[in-house]
Amino acid sequence: MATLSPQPSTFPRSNEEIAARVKAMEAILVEKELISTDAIDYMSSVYEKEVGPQLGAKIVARAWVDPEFKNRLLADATSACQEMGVGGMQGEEMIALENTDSVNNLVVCTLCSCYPWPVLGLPPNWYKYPAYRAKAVRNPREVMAEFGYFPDPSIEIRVWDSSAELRYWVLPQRPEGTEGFTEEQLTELVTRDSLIGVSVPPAAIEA
Ligand SMILES: [Co+2]
Repeated sequence: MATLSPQPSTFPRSNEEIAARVKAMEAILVEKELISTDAIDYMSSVYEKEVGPQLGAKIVARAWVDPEFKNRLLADATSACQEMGVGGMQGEEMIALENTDSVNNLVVCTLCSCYPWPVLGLPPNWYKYPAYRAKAVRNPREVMAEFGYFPDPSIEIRVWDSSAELRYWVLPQRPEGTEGFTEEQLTELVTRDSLIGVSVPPAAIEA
């Protein structure tokens, strides 16, 4: 994957620097008794090990095999996800955007990095970069090209700006040639990037 560049000089340049800042913030929060170290340890382990795009992938695969679930998902993503035990912080109000033959959706947060945590986990670093946030709006096709995806010029690209109140994610199209796939096999095709909309499931690119 090509990198989105350049990074502004104000952005922390190394993982060590980010880690140091996080440590400093954690120390202040604990000292002010706003949060306990146990709670922080618990949260980071949950988001490192349990919550991630594999949950979004499960939901997409279910929508691909179950049209009624798909209808419920498009009507109210938050409650459809809850049916599958997926929900929680930073996902109180979610909207799933359906990709079709004529429309591709792309998700961004132009203000900061709002992201549907329950279905995608924590956002990748590039999602937070000003370069992505600006370019996604100005030239979404160029962003997609950086991820190796070149939608047909006839496809309309719709860009959706997430906020703290409303978090979007993309329901990609089921790739062609997957008619005989089980739900579990389908799950493996769904990538994080296809849920953000910068790309589509790999098989669809090859089709
Ligand atoms: Co935001």
